[in-house]
Amino acid sequence: DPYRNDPERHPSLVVRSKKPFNAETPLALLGDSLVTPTPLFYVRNHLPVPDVDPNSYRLEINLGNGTKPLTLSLDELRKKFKQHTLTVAIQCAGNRRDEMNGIKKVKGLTWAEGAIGNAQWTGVKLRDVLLAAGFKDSDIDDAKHVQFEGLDVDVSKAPYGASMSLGKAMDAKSDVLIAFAMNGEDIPKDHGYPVRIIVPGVVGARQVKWLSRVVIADEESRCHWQRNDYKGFSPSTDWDTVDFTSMPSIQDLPVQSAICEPANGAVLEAGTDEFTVKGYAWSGGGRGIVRVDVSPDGGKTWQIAELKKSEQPEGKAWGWTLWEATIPVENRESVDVCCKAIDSSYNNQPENVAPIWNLRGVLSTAWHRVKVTVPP
Ligand code: MTE
Ligand code: MO
Repeated sequence: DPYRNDPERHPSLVVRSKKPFNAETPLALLGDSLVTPTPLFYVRNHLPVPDVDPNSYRLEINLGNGTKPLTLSLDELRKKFKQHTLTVAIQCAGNRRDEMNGIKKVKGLTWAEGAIGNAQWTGVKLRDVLLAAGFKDSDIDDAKHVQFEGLDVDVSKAPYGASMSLGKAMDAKSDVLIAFAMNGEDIPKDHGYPVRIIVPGVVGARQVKWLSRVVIADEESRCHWQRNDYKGFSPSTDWDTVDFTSMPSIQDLPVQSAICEPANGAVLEAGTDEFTVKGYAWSGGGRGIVRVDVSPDGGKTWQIAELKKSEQPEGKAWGWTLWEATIPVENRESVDVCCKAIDSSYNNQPENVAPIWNLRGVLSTAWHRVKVTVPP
């Protein structure tokens, strides 16, 4: 069984597939803490979890210019570079995919609203490590890419991989981390032990776990999940007409929010005159959440939610925002709650999912809606 090395998992996770293991955080728990507890953090594995010996582990840094690659042990990685701890949310491109199935069936794992989490990641800057490997700022070429390779491999021994632009990785202000700790402890097996890349503000698929190699190259990673998946298409594109080369790989994600509590379909106590709605909001590219609007009547009237987030400079708002609002019942028997978040570029979420439907069910960011019943 190639999955024999997979670790034990928390029983509260909502399992979407066992081999490979994919599971999301129960929605009711997701809105409870600004930092998602590690054992409850969603897991998205495409392949079996590799068993990595921390003593023999080496990270290879290859500048792709014929020079000898730099190899670093876990100890060297920890000791030779300045360490940074950053709060960064990770979201799978397929978070909330299930809502797209309501329009027309999409291809991909079923995810509700729990394929997202917020954690504190500790590591060293990719930029610092590339500089130590001999890379010079004068060699920055925006047409080039930094490829990341994992230690998890498919049946043909091809590893999971992804890439990002070299310019972004080498930007003097870049926060891309080679991370070895999650919420103050070793990164657990499911989340990339001993080392993963953290590209803040970017889709989950690029956050390569069990990182083995970093390679500068003229082209994007050749990995299936970089080139032939995790791209957004028109609602009119179907599996007969789709051309994966026609769209760029998803990197920065669009603005997102969801209601964590109450659950859709919840029945409140008879006579309740107000109740609390809680949720999360986040946007890609370091754009902070500046406002969350909540409606008690499906979007006719709105109120402004109270926000809770970590202190982060604008443009580097990598962590998510939790929010809360008190909704008056006003004799309604059924309350149609919905929410939408606004990021610092005043990006907004679409009202409905139909116009953003796509065959892979990615980038599902319509207003999130829950129906709550209040018996008279
Ligand atoms: N890295 C490797 N090596 N293998 C993977 O299957 N899955 C990616 C990314 N990094 C993956 C990977 C995807 S699609 C997501 S959404 C995130 O990891 C999920 O990270 P998590 O499991 O720590 O939540
Ligand atoms: Mo993902």
